[in-house]
Amino acid sequence: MTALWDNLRMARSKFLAIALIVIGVTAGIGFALMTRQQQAPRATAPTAIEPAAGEFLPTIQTPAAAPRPAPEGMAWIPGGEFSMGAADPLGKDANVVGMQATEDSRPIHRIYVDGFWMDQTEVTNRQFAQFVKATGYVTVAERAPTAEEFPDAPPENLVAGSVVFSPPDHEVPLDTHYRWWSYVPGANWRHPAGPDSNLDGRDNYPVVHIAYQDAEAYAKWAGKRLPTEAEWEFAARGGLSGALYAWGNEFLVDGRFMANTHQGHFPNEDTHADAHDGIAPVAQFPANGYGLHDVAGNIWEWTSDWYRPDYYAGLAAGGVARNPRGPESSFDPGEPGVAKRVHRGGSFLCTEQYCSRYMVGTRGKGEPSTGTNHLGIRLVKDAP
Ligand SMILES: [Ca+2]
Ligand SMILES: [Ca+2]
Repeated sequence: MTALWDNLRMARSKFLAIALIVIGVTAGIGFALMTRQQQAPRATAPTAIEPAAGEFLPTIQTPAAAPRPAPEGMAWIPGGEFSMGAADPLGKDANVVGMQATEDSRPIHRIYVDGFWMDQTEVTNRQFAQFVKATGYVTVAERAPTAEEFPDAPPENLVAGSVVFSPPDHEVPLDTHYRWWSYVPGANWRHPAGPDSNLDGRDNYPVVHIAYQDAEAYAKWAGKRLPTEAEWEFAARGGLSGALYAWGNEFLVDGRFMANTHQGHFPNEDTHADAHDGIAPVAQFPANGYGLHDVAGNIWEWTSDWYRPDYYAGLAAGGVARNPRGPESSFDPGEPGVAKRVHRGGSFLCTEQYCSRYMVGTRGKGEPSTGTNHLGIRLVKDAP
């Protein structure tokens, strides 16, 4: 369990408080928790979580057609009522770390969402570059952190940068993500792997190193918004009910991979049996039932909901929840004091050895100022 949650504990504050380019540090270091200057809501600890047995009922799609042709690159998501959440996969050993992903995705509960349009792909570098060109926007990763924001960070660590996957060349214990994640000065959306990397030939790749406020700024410019967690899952399920994956219950379909995930021993070896070692251009895999590509894998996607592991239990107690917008506050028992938003879909680094969040009902979470090179955005637009 510890290893599973570790991958979702990344926060700039913690990287900046230790040292830059840290790989293979000894496990068990006590990282001082620092207070962010963000508008984090007051949070209270949840009571004991009692994942209840859930039941998947059929999805009832709203019959009305799209109100008008979809905006370019978007698909109409009809809305309706569905069963949200994830059960433990049948036949999977609950002791395999990567398969313990569903505890905070229960109980299965009934949700209604209105229809909306959704980007068919993750937002690309080409699209984000248009936004930056038009507005001059500077992302969080491109700004130097300040001593006011990060009072516990040594002054020499206050340099602009972001968190980059930096795999070791040998097997390592999966006990701390600092063995394969590094804060790299100069890493940002234009330089996804660090200052020596660039976007040449990568127009059609997802933009990464996007903090939550960057996502909001882009969305405002584009006339769109981030999806709620419920909207994201309704869309990702593509009309199916209770399926493990966005396309059904089998990971491979006729021997074919359906998403960009990680094969081989994590984190040191990616055998890329799915044909993509690391991040892939968008839409290299088949779309789901609503025409959406890469809702599973490639990069994680921000949603607008705050994260709490007990949120679903509260919703389940109230019958069908209509257009839920997330809890008022965030709480992560694995990292109390760090407010987080929900991430969905998993990434090119997800593997059943460690993080199987490409399963459609499962949840991720992240500190809003922390972008990484496997986190980006997909937006929605309301019907008029
Ligand atoms: Ca892959
Ligand atoms: Ca994705």
